[in-house]
Amino acid sequence: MDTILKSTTKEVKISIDKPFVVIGEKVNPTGRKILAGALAEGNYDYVLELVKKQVDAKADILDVNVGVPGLDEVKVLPEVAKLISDNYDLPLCLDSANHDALAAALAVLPGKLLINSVNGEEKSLEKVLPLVKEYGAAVIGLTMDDDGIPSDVETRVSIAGKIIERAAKLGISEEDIVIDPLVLTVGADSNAALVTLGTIDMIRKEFGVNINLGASNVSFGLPDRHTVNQAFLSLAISKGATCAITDPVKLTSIIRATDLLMGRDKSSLRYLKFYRSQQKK
Ligand code: THG
Repeated sequence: MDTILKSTTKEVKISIDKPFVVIGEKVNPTGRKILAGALAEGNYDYVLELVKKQVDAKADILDVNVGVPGLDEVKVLPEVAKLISDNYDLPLCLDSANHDALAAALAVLPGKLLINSVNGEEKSLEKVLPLVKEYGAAVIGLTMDDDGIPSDVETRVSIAGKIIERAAKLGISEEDIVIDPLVLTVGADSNAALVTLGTIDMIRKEFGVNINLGASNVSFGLPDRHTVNQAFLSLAISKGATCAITDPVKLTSIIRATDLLMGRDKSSLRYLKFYRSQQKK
């Protein structure tokens, strides 16, 4: 099952048979005062700095989230996404709960984008899926609905099934759905990561679709977060996750190592290439 995304000239394929795909998380002002301020002032140089860091650390795709309270996302999301796309040739993941902002960004961007996200709530399905169809985009489906995030594997899997089914009714293929089994912090619930890992396993077996994770969520509230993120990603990849929204600066090396261990890196070429590219800096 291949999910294909495109920028102006490049194509990224998400697939269980291919190396794990890194979606850079850093253009997201949640809890980041400097970025929130820069977005509010229209200082987009800072955004481009964050983009460059992630591209240098071999992000395949970039998540773009401009959700600052009081900021007009309908204006700013297309502006920022277009700026990134004009300067860097890699596909974007539009991260917004605002349907109008998603529509405005889709209208001005080239390529085949990843919409982040739809979920099992009726109003989300009704608003977001038609956009996916209209723009020939792909979409991340979150395994939550009107009742919130289920605490058990089975209910998360059934929501994934519902999203896939509803998309099919509009003629959106399974290739264009990437399911996100949702990651909560293990700091609050010691079973949180296990439920996510169990959901990955079952979705892989039942639907075979691609699977994304907001991997850094797992360590909220803990010290030395990157160590926890690294261990979690490695486990999640072994269960069948195929892409993650995460910090490429801290996580690409462990992802390359995991691909190597999973037999997805002939003659260790990608591992070595990444190692050398980071030595040069
Ligand atoms: N699923 C989907 N989309 C998502 C999420 C998800 N989008 C948002 C979020 N969750 C994923 N993005 C982030 C971005 C940053 C952080 C966590 C998740 C984060 N940042 C550190 C902080 O704020 O302290 C800073 C990290 C750093 O040092 O750079 O933790 O689950 N589909």
